[in-house]
Amino acid sequence: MNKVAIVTGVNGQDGSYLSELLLEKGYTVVGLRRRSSSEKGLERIEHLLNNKNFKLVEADITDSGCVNGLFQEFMPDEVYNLAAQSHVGTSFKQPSYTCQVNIQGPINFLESIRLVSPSTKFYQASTSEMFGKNYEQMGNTKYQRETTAFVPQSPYAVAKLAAHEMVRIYRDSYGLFACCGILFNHESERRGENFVTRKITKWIGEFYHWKNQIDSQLHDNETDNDYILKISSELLGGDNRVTEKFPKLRLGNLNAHRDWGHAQDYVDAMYRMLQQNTPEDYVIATSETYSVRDFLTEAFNEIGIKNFEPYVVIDPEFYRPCEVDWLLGNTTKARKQLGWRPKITFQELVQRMVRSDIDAARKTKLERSSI
Ligand code: NAP
Ligand code: G4F
Repeated sequence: MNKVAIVTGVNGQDGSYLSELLLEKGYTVVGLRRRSSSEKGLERIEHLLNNKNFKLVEADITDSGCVNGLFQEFMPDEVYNLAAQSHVGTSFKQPSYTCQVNIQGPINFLESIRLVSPSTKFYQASTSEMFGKNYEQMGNTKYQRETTAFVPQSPYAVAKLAAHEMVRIYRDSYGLFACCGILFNHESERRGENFVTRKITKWIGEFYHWKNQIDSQLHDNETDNDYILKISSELLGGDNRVTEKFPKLRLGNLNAHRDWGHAQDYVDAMYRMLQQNTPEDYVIATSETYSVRDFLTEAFNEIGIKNFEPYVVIDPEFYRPCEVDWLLGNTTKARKQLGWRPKITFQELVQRMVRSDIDAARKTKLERSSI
């Protein structure tokens, strides 16, 4: 008999990669997706829909009756709770909603496991955002580990911390196999478009084709000087727009540091946590940190641009009321106990994201031109 795993947030970035991994390992995956008025939003899991071991089920994690029903129907061996209002910036604008999904959701699962299926193992998607402003320091290295105190800086982080503590309480009080992955930022070609990395690479993908078009309109007999004049009037014309046709990239704080890994590596850590003999929480990270500015530099380098500044506008709209300045995870525990380590480097991550968005923009352009 296949093991059965419920994956919430299955059509999100992590849900899609985790489902692939579990299917490869021979699981039956019950993927939960909340109701939507359109079929859009299944792009990340389209390739799984015909897999006989994959079942897509409509469910909202804030509905306790609905969650309870899932246990009666599927009696899962493992539950991975990835569903969340996952955008930190949005959580300042929608704090109550964020709490409802990010706290009530995991409580519904913990209660159902306690009452209906106490042998089910539970994974909760905790986050490095819970550390907020806090870090430890050894020599010049500032880092966070499992025992670093949490000082959350956003409604999102507060809600995730409440869920994190709830998991601990259910584990200690009722002996459930429930654990949390304290995951640092992880990105991919499937990252949501309003997170900073994907926002940057998507812009670059579209810009790349626009720039090529401008380049192709230049005449062979133009001198280098003509070229520079032409491209700068096309690209940099106007105060805050590249041209009327191609807006500049608008971003907020470029100085925040994040420990960025690839989501494919991180879902493997989630799986490993539920295969242990005892439930424990783990920090999962690359142990390298880069600023948003570093990410921009690396991403623009991919298309041969050394200085991104002429193409970017700093827009206060994207600043947060409270910021997390420094994240760098110490993964000694995960490396030792889970045998986990990341395989994809920061440079590979950026390269994969930029190349994928260049391809995606090419396809969109071709589709448009064939209409
Ligand atoms: P994501 O792409 O935003 O996916 C979140 C998923 O949750 C989406 O599929 C969303 O559905 C679903 N969802 C939201 N509210 C729901 C509800 N009420 N009922 C059912 N489903 C609901 O996020 P991700 O990057 O894959 O992250 C996965 C989890 O890890 C999240 O809990 C996130 O907070 C946490 N986390 C992420 C990172 C990171 O860097 N990626 C780091 C630490 C922790 P829709 O598509 O309908 O919106
Ligand atoms: O990409 P971000 O929105 O990710 P953030 O806030 O670090 O949160 C992500 O990672 C967490 C783990 O630490 C997850 F728990 C959470 O679910 C999510 O996946 O922002 C990264 C940094 C921030 O400092 C932000 O202020 O980029 C800065 N930033 C600058 N300009 C921007 C922008 N962020 C966004 N989203 N959009 C901008 O235009």
